[in-house]
Amino acid sequence: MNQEQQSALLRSASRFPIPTGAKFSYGTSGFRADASLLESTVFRVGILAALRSIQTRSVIGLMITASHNQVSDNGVKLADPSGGMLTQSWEPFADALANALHPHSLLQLLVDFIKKENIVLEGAPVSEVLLGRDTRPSGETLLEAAKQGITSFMGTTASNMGIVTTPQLHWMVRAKNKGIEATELNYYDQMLTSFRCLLDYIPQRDSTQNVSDKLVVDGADGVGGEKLENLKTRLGYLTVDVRNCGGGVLNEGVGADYVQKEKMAPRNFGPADAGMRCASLDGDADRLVYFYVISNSNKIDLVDGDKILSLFALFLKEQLCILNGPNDGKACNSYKASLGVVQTAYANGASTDYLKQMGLEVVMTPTGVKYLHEKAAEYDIGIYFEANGHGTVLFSDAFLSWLEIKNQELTSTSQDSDQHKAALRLLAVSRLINQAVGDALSGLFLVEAILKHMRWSIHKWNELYQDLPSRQLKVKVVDRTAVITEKAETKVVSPAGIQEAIDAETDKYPKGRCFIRPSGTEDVVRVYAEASSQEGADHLANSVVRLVEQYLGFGRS
Ligand code: NG1
Ligand code: ZN
Repeated sequence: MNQEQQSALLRSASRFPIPTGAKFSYGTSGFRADASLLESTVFRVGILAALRSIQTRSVIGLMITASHNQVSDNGVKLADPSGGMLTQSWEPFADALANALHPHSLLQLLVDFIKKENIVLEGAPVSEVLLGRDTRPSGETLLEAAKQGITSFMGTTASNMGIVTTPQLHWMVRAKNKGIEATELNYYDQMLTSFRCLLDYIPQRDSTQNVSDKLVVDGADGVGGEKLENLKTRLGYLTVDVRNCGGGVLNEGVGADYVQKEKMAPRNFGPADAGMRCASLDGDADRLVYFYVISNSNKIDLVDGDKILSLFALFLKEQLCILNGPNDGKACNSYKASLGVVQTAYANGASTDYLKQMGLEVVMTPTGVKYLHEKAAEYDIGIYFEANGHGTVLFSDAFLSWLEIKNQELTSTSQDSDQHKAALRLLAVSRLINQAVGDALSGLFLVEAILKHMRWSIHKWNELYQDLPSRQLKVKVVDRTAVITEKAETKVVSPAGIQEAIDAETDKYPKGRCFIRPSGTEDVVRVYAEASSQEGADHLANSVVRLVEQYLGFGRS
């Protein structure tokens, strides 16, 4: 690194001192903290983004959001050239950068890392970082800090995409690196064109069972609701009533996280909506759950990420079967596409059983989409979802190339055949659903198209299987990092003895299942319990909370 560059970095770093006593960690989904603590971290992530762009010679994304967390929090994470999460191998360096106490120690870290990674700064082509933020008021100042970090590497451009959903920014990064036009309008065009294509190929059946054309959406008072509101005139048959569109406090009594965890109707929903098909997005629109309000109450029946996954799996499996014809893949010219689903330990046990009964391969990974995404990418069609509604469907390049050729062949030999329609549907799904990251908007349009295709009401969809009762609690402890887990977070290896105690407690409940893990986004240990009755699940979760307090020291939240 030349002298001029070093001085530029030292100058800008001295304007962003780290808050006294703060400790930052690139967790499940980037850095998160109270927004007032984050300026130095976002500045440093700007530096990291520039360096990653120089190293990969590609466009990188930097998103400022704390997703479903309270409005006073904020966060920052990077999107890699593929549009996916920052490679895990850079996370320790991200931690070190965020915690370097002085500009000189920051510079030394950079010099050492650049050397270790063989990053060539001089003569590198122009690098670029796309910036986005959610609607949090603190986002504006933090975005400026990010720009300062990015541009303190000479020759790196910071392009501000403005207020966007997290998945929109990831999509833009992916598109730009593929040489595709990557504006917000391009994003909508691709999504809505493929949505209409799926509708065009809905089988014409005689049926009295018609799906309601109305959907009510809870926008979490965040960015997703606003974006959806602007699309309303382009949705054809589908009438969307968007509520919580920015007038109230972000994520407060609203949003996918609230709906999923509390199993209550969000603000501005109530008994008058009983039976309606409703969906809820989280604050940055990368999570989606559906629900319907139970008559005369504010309680809901939740249709969570596991059920969205099951719906997608069912539809895609059906299309693959039609495409392969009666010989199920043995016919000449067919392609035996691998279809796999990826879940975490938070997936309801009933969903995993259902998917296995469908004959699907189900794999478990630790929490965090970076793990699920990586695993799903191993299949021709990989579907991943967290129970909280974050997920997507990935298509392999090899399968898509084959599908394009097959489609051309069928266009000339058997247009309008069921096989041809199945090929067109699969291609449409691959364009509709975000290939970079879980996306509530594109997920919502895929759900809507499939329900219409199946002629299913939300109730019928919910009956695919019955969830086992579950309870999720969080415990504040002295040091959550003292909890070390293995086996996709289902077993605790440290502190010693706690797993045996959890097992002994779990054994008392029919269909009991319970695990604990440290959160990667909040200073808590999470407890998840499942049992054959709600009382059982509640009781088990509460007993395990007490065990956690006993083994790790107090402070319940
Ligand atoms: P943590 O705080 O690590 O449990 C939460 C979610 C994750 C993921 C991240 C990122 C649960 C139990 N955990 O992570 O699934 O969505 O936030 O936002 O919902
Ligand atoms: Zn989110």
